[in-house]
Amino acid sequence: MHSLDARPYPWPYNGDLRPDNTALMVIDMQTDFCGQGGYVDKMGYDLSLTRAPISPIAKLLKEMRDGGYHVIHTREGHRPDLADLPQNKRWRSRQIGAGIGDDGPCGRILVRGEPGWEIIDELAPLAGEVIIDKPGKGSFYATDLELILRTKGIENLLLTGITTDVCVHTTMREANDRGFECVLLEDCCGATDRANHDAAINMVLMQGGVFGCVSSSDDVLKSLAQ
Ligand code: C5J
Repeated sequence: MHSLDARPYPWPYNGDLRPDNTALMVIDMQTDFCGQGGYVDKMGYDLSLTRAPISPIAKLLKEMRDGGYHVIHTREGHRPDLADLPQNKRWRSRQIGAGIGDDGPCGRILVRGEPGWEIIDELAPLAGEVIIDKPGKGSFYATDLELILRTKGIENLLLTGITTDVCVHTTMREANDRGFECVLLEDCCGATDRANHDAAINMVLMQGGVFGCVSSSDDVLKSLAQ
């Protein structure tokens, strides 16, 4: 795969797309964000929106693993003693009936080690794949992601996961500012609101690709097959 059909330009910008310099990132595909009884469910959002990317990501994971690409997973969550949970984040979550750190049907909400915090079985990481545990929305804040990417020589990031407008977008912005070349795969992401998903996609396309590009799992699979 040398480049990928993408908007607003064939991705990556320099045509240098190789398994050793490219990673598939799977962001926060945890029960808390797409499973029954998890954080997003407790807030009352439509789970079908955050579950929609599961099957396209699963297909892509298989092909990219077979192709020898790097795979990186992330998990949003907090220490059991909540020492890394900002008070305002906790307060806001309680206003909407899904208090982070409080007990829920899948254990303590967004707490590391609890059932709801685990990555869903369908997209379980394989041994040896990098998992980034993050306390915030972005995958770079308070993590060793940048160090790992630079050490492994990774320059290109294919972004998938949930939610499009929050953790995926924040990660894309953080990565773009650090010079990583990003593409967001639109069918492999989902938001708690369809219009927010669409708006998040549109934001990437502005200014000639202000944060990178948008493409789809089909386009990646086509490129891999060539
Ligand atoms: C949110 C996330 N939406 N993974 N987290 O709180 O997007």
